[in-house]
Order: sequence, then C-alpha cells, then structure tokens
Amino acid sequence: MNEATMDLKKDYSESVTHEALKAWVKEAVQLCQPDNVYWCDGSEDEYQTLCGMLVDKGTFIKLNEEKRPNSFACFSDPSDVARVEDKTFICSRLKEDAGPTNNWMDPKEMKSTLGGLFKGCMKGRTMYVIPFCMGPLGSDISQIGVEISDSEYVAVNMKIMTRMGKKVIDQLGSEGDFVKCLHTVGAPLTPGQEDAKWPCNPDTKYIVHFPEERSIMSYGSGYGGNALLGKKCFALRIASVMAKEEGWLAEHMLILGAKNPEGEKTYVAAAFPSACGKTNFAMLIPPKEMGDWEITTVGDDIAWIKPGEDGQLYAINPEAGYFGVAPGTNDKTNPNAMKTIERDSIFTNVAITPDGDVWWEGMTDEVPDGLTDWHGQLYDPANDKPAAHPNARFTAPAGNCPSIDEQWESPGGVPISAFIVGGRRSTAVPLVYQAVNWNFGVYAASTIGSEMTAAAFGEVGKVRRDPFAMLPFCGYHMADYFNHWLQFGRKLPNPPRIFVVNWFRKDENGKFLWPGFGENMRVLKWVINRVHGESGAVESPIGWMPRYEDIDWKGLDFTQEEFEEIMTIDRESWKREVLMHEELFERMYDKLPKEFFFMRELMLSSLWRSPKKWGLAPERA
Ligand code: TSX
Ligand code: MN
Repeated sequence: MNEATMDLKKDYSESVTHEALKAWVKEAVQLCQPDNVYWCDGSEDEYQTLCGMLVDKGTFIKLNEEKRPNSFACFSDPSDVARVEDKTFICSRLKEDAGPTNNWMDPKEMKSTLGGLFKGCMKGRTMYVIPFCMGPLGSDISQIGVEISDSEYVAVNMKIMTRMGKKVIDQLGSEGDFVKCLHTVGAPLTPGQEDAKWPCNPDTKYIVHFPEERSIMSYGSGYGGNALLGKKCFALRIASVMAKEEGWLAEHMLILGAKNPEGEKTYVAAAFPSACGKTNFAMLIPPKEMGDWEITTVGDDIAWIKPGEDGQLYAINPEAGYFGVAPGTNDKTNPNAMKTIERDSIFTNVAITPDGDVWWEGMTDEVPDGLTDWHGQLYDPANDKPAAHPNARFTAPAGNCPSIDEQWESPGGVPISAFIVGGRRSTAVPLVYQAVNWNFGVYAASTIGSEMTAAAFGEVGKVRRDPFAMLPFCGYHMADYFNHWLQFGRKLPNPPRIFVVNWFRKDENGKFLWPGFGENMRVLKWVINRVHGESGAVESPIGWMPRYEDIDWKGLDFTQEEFEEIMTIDRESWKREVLMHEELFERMYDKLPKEFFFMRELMLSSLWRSPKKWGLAPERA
C-alpha cells in the first residue's frame, strides 16, 4: 500500500446492509484480485486525497492555483483517446434485440471471454466501489448505479459527473435496484512494477452491455465514455432499454430553458450528432438587441423524460457535470463554458502553458509560447499536429455554469414543450422547419445526419445518418426505438412539437450562410413562439416554415434574400434526400414502423407537386 492510499480513511463498508451489493462486490474481488478495496464516500476530502494520489503517480498535473483553482490536467495514453465503437457490444440474449447497428455477441460467450480477461486484472491496484445516482437524489426519474473500478481517474471524474458516494448507499437501502458497472483499465501490476501514468490495455478493449440483467462490463480503457460508465453506457444504452420497457425516454439530448422578456419560461430538449456544438447551444447567450431573453442550462448531453400525471413531459439531466470537448471552446463560441471551467475542473489531453494553465486549438488566435502538448512534449507550432488532442475534454461541475437553470436539480424535472433535432448539412436542409405532427417529427429525427468533416471518420462530405443522434447509444434495435417513439406519442394528449434545424448550410462558395452561435436565439424564439401559437409560418413541402417577417432580426443584418437562400427547398435535392433515407431504412427493414413507408411516400408526393425551388416569396419560386 503506498502512502497516499493510506490517506484514504477507513471506509464505511461494514455499515452497508445491501446483501446483493455486498455479494456482487465480493464476487468482483474474487475475480479481479485487487490489493485493496475502498468504498468511496463522495466527500470533498476524499476527492482531494484521490487527486493528490494521481499527482503523486504523475497522472495529474496540478494547475496554477491562481489561474485555474482546484484544477488538474492529464494526458492519456495515445491509444486511449476516444470511445471505441467497434469494441462496444450489446449482449442481449437474442441478436435481433440488439439490431443491425449494434455489435452483438451471445452473453454467455462474452462472459466467458470477459471472465478470462477480468481474472486478476486488478492485481497491484486498489478496487474502488463507487456508488452513484444518475439524476437528483430521491427523484423518481433518477436511477442508481455502482461502478467498481481500479482507476482513481474514474473515481474523481465520477465525483464531478454524478451524485456520488455514501448518500447513494443510504438511498439504496438494503433492497434497492442498481445497475452493476464493472470497470478495469486492464493493466495488472506485478509486485514492484512501476505503474504507467495512464494505465490501460493498448491491445484489448471491450465495452459490454447486458441489457436484460442491467449490467455493464468495461475492459482496457480509462477514457471518457469507455470508463465513466454512468454516462453513455448506463444513462443511454442501458437506460434506453429500461425506458422502452417502462414507457419513458432516455435521450442523447441537451435541455435548455428560454425565458422571454415577460418572464415566461419554456423548456426544450434538443438532439444533435457529435461536432454540432450541443454544449454551445445548451449555454447560448442571446443577442442583447433581442431584449430580455435569457437561456438557462439544465443539461448539455443526456435527458431522461417521463410523462407526468398531467400528460405533460418532464425531463431531468441525469448528470451532474459536463464532459465537454475543449478544442473550439472560447469566449466567443461559449463564454458560459469558459466560466464553468475556470475552476474545479479536470482537463484531459489539452496542452499546458508554461505558467501552469491550459490551452487548446481555438481557445485564442495566438498559440502561446512554450506549450507542453498532449503527448507531454514541448510543442513546436511549426509541426502540423495540434497541441491539444481534437477530442481533448474538460470535466466540470454543472453547478459552476453561470447559466445553470434554477430547476436543474428539481426532482420532478422540467416540462418539455418542444423537441429540436439537427445535423451538420451544407446543402438541402433549411435553417429551420417544424414537422407537421409528431409522426413526421419522429421520421425527421430518425433521418437526421451529419456531413463528415475532416475530424470524423469516413468520406468527407458524405452524409452519415445518425437517427436522434442515438445510433452509437441505443441499447436495442434501432427500428424498435423508432416504434417506441411513435407509440410514446400516441399516449400523449398534446405532444411537444418537433423542429428540425441546420446551422451549417453553405453557399456555393462554401461559406456558412448562417452566423450561428448566439444568433441561433432568433430561430429558438420562433420555435418557442410557435409552441405558444404566437408566431407565423407557412406550409412547405417538408413542414411549417417561418417567413422572413416571422423572425426577430433586431441587431442582425440578415437580408430577405439571404434568408430565402438559407430556407430554399430544392425539389430535386430533396427528392434525392428522401430517396437516400431508403439506405438507412433497408438495414432495419424487418422492424421498421409501417408509418415510415407511408410518410416517405407522402413526402415524395408533396415534393412532386412543389416548384423546382420552393421559396418563401412566391415570385421567386
Ligand atoms: O456550436 C456551434 N453552433 C451552435 C452554437 C450555439 N458551432 C460550432 C460547431 C463545432 C462544434 C457552429 N459553427 C455553429 C453553431 O451555431 N455554426 C457554425 C458555423 C460557423 C462558423 C463560424 C462562423 C459562422 C458560422 N463565423 C465566423 O467564424 C466569423
Ligand atoms: Mn454526447
């Protein structure tokens, strides 16, 4: 036992009354054979001790206390920088329950593979028992999990990202349900062997979900969604299965509140695939010229949504922190995020300045001198490679965010009035439209996609479909998921309206047509006023659209001509678009909702009778 481990006070394990939990921990100890076991209490003291241990090991670098109080940075192993989708499995009993878009293996076979890998995997390490609650403690929308991990990095990140510790054990009592999350970095130590700064298994990684038994096993990675099992693994993949069975929604959505100048608050939930600026949208600052509008943040990544007694939908953010992409974040793109990470934060794979602060591409125009890059080397800007890894992250407490919503921890959740979905599309998709009804909205959300940028894999410019931004995160058959959304809507007396947005349309010279960022408030205002029946729209071949005069342009020079360009529906490209949906659907043909075929036909029929270019001014059509 090293010195720092001894700093961890004796834990409370002897007072735990949950027999099933104790039995599972015992089983894990026998399998993983750690040197020590420690139950995390979630205290501030414990957090500081664990961070101190990480500093002693050389994993964490304490940042300059004046510039970045109570914050740390670390560099991962270069083989361990992102989620590993090809190593992510949904091990349902039946393959057809996982569907064609998930990797599947028979659970028995997978358990035998993992059994071999996990045997003795924590030798030389401490096993941390990390009880956590996804959502406000005591909310009946919340769920409890326990992560067993041999990573201090996981323990301290879970402290920020979830409600973690002894209070969760108390809530669980002796009978409560919990999701079993077993994690190892997959790097046992022989006696006397020096530990790596970022232990992981460079050769073997497995992120495995057993939906029927509500359990997760993760091997070989210490990074983000691979290792912080409350987030993507539990709050999306396992929770989506629970949600389908129990009649609620577990979604890859941000939640924001918008307060109008009269003080009336409207909450919306929004789904965007990666690299669309979800966190930026969740923390948007409206242009001053629009008057006293205020945006408040409930969550930036995940929403759990349940129908209330009154037939309305109520959403909680199951998380307690942000695990956001750092590169591109700056005082213009997201001032609220910059303030959130001023203190109490953990930075992974960013660059470090000579005075002990952090830096990444897109933080400032000038590259500071003397940077340490994410490989831990002195950075040479002449080198083409970035100083921070493109997927570098900050972990920061939600409560630090200046725009945090006053209701963000309300156990009952916040009422959702609209859903917004969007992708990154340089052509075809207009700035905004409203689906004509719930079913068409579900169809639109099921067909959203993003054009590949240089940062993503695949062919640049090709549309990658990412239904509801859930393709990597749905714990069951994607077509069953569409059916769940349709069925869910049938039970709602007055379902939220569904809107599609696209901030990324370009002109023929490749220039963005829309200024984006804070100016997105103009689109959001139209959306919110639509929900309240207060803003105008016209019917287009694909849905309801604002006319120029339906949008608040105060303080922005955006002409009617520019607006019409960004709203144009080009008949031929939309016919192509709708025909391309076939590509996505044929993969899941066996379970695709019958409604989807009819909606596709109806859209083609509307396009058939529409002018070559559907514009908002009739004379331009
Ligand atoms: O986050 C973005 N949002 C949503 C903000 C609330 N980004 C960044 C995406 C990468 C994560 C955007 N990028 C947005 C946007 O609305 N729009 C764009 C495209 C764009 C980029 C730069 C400019 C305009 C549009 N203009 C200048 O740089 C001056
Ligand atoms: Mn996400």
